[in-house]
Amino acid sequence: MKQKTILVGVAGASASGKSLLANTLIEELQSEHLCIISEDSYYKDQTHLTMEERVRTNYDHPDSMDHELMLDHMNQLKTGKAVDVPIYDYSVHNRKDECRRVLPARVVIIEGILLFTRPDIREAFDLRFYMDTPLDICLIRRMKRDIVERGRDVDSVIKQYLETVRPMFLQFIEPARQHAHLIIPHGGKNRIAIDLIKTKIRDLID
Ligand code: UZR
Ligand code: MG
Repeated sequence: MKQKTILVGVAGASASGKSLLANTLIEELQSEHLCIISEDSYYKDQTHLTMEERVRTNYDHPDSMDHELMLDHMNQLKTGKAVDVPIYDYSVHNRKDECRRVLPARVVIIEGILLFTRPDIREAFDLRFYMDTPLDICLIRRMKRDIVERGRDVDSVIKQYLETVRPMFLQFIEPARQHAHLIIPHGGKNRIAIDLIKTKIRDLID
């Protein structure tokens, strides 16, 4: 069957500017042909775990993701079908009960840390971008974001960073950079990169 939806993957370290890049593209292209899905939506259901157990989950390891469901959704979107994407709640480390219906736009951007670690998933993307933001910049941004938006304190951010975020970045995320079509330095505000990607996406929409 003819592919109806083009899938764009934006990967890179936590707080490297993936969401910012994806949102900037959506805003500037102002097209109903475009939508974003976050890989975070596919963190596994943890209803069966206690809060203590959930805190111990390694959220930077590929096993924490329901990648089967994500791949299934990617394939559904490609053939023009709508999907019901789970909504993730960071404050309780679990999926919410309700889902978000995503209609098969002409272009769907998926952003997330572990998108390119699995061959079948990365091959399902038509375009693969990797945000190559220096880790110290990511840590500063992550510190601010997690405290303001995800209800953490400085000590817990540092602990998580040293225990999982950094080691999993080195083990899984960074090595997957080689699979990107384009490597983007300087984060989500890289004007030249944004303009080039916009041109390519407009090309695909027409
Ligand atoms: P982005 N994460 C949490 O901290 N808690 C959760 O319940 C689920 C995810 C973090 C995760 C990862 N890891 O680094 C980050 N940790 O969310 C990915 N530790 O989100 O790509 O927006 O930074
Ligand atoms: Mg994000």
